[in-house]
Amino acid sequence: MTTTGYDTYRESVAGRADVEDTPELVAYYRELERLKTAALWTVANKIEPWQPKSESVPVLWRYRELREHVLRSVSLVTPEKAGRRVIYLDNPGRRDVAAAVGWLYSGLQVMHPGEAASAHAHSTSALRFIMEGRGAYTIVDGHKMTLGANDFVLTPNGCWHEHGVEADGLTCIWQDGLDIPLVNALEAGFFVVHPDLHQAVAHPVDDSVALWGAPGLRPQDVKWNKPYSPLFKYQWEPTYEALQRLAAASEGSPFDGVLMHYTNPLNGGHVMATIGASMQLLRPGFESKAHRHTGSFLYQVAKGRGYSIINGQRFDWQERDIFCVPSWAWHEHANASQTQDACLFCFSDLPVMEKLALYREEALADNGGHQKVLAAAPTPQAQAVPA
Ligand code: 1HN
Repeated sequence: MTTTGYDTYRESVAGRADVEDTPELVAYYRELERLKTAALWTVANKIEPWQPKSESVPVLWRYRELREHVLRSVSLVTPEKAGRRVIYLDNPGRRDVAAAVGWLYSGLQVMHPGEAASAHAHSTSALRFIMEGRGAYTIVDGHKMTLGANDFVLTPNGCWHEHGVEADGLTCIWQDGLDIPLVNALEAGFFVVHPDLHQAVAHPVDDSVALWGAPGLRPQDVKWNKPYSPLFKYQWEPTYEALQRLAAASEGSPFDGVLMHYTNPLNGGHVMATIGASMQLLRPGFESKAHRHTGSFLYQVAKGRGYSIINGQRFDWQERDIFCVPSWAWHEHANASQTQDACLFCFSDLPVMEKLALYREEALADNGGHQKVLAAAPTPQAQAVPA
């Protein structure tokens, strides 16, 4: 890693605000306040931290504790009344903006067979990652897609979208991910309900995969100039196969194991302007080294079991659990099985960090590249519900 100004002058005391209150200064501050102004030196150290200090806390949401509560919402509210029947992930450090981590929102949505949620569009971008059930579908700008477990689907900003579960399916639960807190922070949120409540299916089912889902191939004479991927659905089976092939051909990263980003097939870039996503495979027994980087990351365990150490706290996870890594938090992941792969789905605000030139990464140098574990992390759920 190259040395930058940040490293050279890190945490020197000189040059930082250090003004003590005197009666004269306090009176002066009051006068400034009346003019809707303030003295920078009273806030400079707070608004210009030495390094990112996330308000988000690392959290593990255990699916075996959440699932029954998500299912209970089915008997309590209808999708018609609720708009979307969702239990959202409420990071204790980010309650004020309803974020799961950083500027990302996430929730678990449940639908029974035969139910349908009406169409709407918004300036926030969204994704879904399917957790369980059978017969789920989503319609994005007239493109209907069938959804199975571990499929990843986009509803980019501005697109009409609606979801449902076919009458002969099984109750479905999926994870929604949106950039709502970011878009609200930027004061750019718009929301419209479809005038007919539902949109017409205007293309063959799963046509997005037929057009854009063939690896290394693109259709002749099909134009696409939208700022998001034309491929709306990324199915689990080809994703897992690609990871296994990569694992056979490459060592992978010491920090992330074998990781592949979901990409826009036209340019290899992130799937949407504000949200990126990846799937990573941790080989049996793999223990990553620790690093930290800017950006907020929300993981769902797509396969297997293991643990992650986040800022010195150990979180043991299994299939369908969700956990977050806040910006600039040290983290490392391990597969606890000696025989089975573990796979982690992840979405993040990495496209934003990269586009704004704010991405920064650092490896942990001490202790052989591993954190000292300070505590096994309790979750509020774990404390309330004996295992
Ligand atoms: C939304 O559009 C969905 O389409 C789910 O399923 C959750 C949370 C806030 C705003 C829009 C969906 C949402 C949402």
